[in-house]
Amino acid sequence: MDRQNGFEGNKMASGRLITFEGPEGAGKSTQAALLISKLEARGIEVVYTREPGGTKLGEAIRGILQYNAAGEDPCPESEVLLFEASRAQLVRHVIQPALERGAWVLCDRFADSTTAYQGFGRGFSVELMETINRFAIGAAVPDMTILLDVNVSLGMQRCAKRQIGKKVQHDRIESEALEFHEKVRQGYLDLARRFPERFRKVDAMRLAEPIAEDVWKLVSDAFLAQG
Ligand code: Z5A
Repeated sequence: MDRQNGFEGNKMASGRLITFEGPEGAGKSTQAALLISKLEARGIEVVYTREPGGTKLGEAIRGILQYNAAGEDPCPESEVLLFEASRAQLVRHVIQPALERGAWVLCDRFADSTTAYQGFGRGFSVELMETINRFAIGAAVPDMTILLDVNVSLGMQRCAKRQIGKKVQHDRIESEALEFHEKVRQGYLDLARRFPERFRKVDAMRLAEPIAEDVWKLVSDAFLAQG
């Protein structure tokens, strides 16, 4: 296994896989959208997707995981396997084909979410989560993972503000205790320290625009500098 990356597998595709990670309310979707417009302006084909979801199977699993669409809570072990099933499908049906034709894939959460939430948050073995992740992702190894770091209370405030006036309830995982979300944040910071080649930590407790500038610099320096 490549110790710097955290995943094994040979990358054969010519596209780029960039994943956005972080606690809820970190601004992952916002930053992905801003990065997409900059990449597309340079003529790059970008595929945006999210986890859990991104395929018909994945979106059905999303409903089960977030809103108990099956009519009962998944047990913690089922929760891990459902996230991984959604991921395996997304990789084979969306991510791998896009990378093979040279597109850039921006993924809103990926395998590190399972390590952070089910490993650090729920308390499953981090090594076990990493092993199951490798099975699910195969060769779809992220070229860069942007960790948008936000403290838990600010992230939650942003989400609460978004919910004002909407009838959407908190999902099953959002409703976990503050302590759980704090463990998740610390877990992400731990991963960023362990895999410095792949992770780029960005302070997401600022306005969206300066964050987007930092994200653009990281991505363009890494992948567009020579052209
Ligand atoms: N999960 C898991 O447990 N295991 C796994 O393996 C995977 C996921 C893959 C998915 O939820 C849940 O599944 C998630 C982890 C778990 N649960 N939690 N917690 P989701 O996809 O529905 O939600 P999310 O991934 O947590 O995303 P989010 O809450 O929508 O946050 P975000 O994408 O990071 O933020 P955003 O949508 O860009 O912004 C949120 C709000 O803040 C919005 O109103 C923005 O306008 C505002 N915003 C964004 N940036 C800023 C700045 N810089 N300043 C001020 N306001 C801002």
